[in-house]
Amino acid sequence: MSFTEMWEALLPIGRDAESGGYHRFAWTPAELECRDWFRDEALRRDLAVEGDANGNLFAWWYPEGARGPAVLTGSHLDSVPGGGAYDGPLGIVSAFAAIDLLRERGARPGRPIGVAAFAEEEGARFGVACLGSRLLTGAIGPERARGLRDRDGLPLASVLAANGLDPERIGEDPGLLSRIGCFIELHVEQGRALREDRPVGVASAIVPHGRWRFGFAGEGNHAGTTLLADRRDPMLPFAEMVQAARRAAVRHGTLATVGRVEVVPNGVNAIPSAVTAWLDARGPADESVRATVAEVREEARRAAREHGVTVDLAEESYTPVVGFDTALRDRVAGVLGGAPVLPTGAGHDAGILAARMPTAMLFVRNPTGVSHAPAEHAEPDDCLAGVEALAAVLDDVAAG
Ligand code: HGY
Ligand code: MN
Ligand code: MN
Repeated sequence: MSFTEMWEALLPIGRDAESGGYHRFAWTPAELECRDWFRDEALRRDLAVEGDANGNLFAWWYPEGARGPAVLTGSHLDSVPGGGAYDGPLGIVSAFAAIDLLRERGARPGRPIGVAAFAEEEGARFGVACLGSRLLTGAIGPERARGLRDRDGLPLASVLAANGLDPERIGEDPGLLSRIGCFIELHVEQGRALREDRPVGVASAIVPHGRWRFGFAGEGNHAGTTLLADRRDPMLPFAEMVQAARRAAVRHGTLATVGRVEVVPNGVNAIPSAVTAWLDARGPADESVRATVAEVREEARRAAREHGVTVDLAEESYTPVVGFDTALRDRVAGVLGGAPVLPTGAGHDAGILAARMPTAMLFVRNPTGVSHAPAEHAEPDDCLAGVEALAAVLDDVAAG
């Protein structure tokens, strides 16, 4: 199967016909279909398919004579709600296509090469980004993970069990980690830093970023018979929190987004009893991100008091700045003939694995600069340039 054939086989899975956005949430039918696709492509290439206890998938190539820790590549199959086609899958399709290229050219890697599909990278179902790689590396404890629930209240533990995994076995996997020497993830660029003449770039760092849950609780009541003075409406401090997030981001030079809100009971003619909102905050330094969140928290508390509402705040995930391994970064950039090196504001499994091994990232130019939305795009020629780049990097790094 060529890159194009693999790409076209994946394209319709989980795609919303109206918006063109993707809904591939971990262990839902669309994502499970993507997992089946992954296994089929791996088996088509006689790669050894392995699922770990945390729901991550791996496909291993053990070239004759290859030994030592593997060079792992790959990315994730899941999406944000209404996400683009490239975020995640491009790294996996490119990985299979890069292995095809290496084989066609008679390459004899001295080390095994693996392709990973990490589970729940977007955190769109259970709320914690990079859940699969965090479990694998011990960045999140199994107890906390087992208790995570999706929007229907289903605990992760039961979803894992329903998919043949033992919730009691999730968690850090030193044995698997010891089999991996480094991780190199190819990903669509999420921004427009790559210039016209360079379709592939190399990551230098991932900026600090996290997500916080704000829970506003008031008193549900009738929209038509409750005087304003008698209301304890959580929607009002929520609205002030959203505005405060933008003001704080401007003040601290960070990015703050409220993209998800849940209203109970969510009725047109009912004053809500509860409003839950999630803040995504990112920025050039831990201090500025922390200052942004602290300011939003204070504003939310002030507004809650003003409206007789309570508010609680929980940090759901936080990733400090990730500086990719400079030796691997420079080696990759060197193989690519001095490719541009750029930071990213997006989180990735490579950022989580960086705590346990050298990791690097390749970015494939995205002419729209849009991501986490249907307009996310990479031109076919740039995708093939990405495959060539990944093959060259794997050939070099896996030489032994
Ligand atoms: O949210 C992120 O930055 C990544 O796409 N998970
Ligand atoms: Mn993403
Ligand atoms: Mn991604």
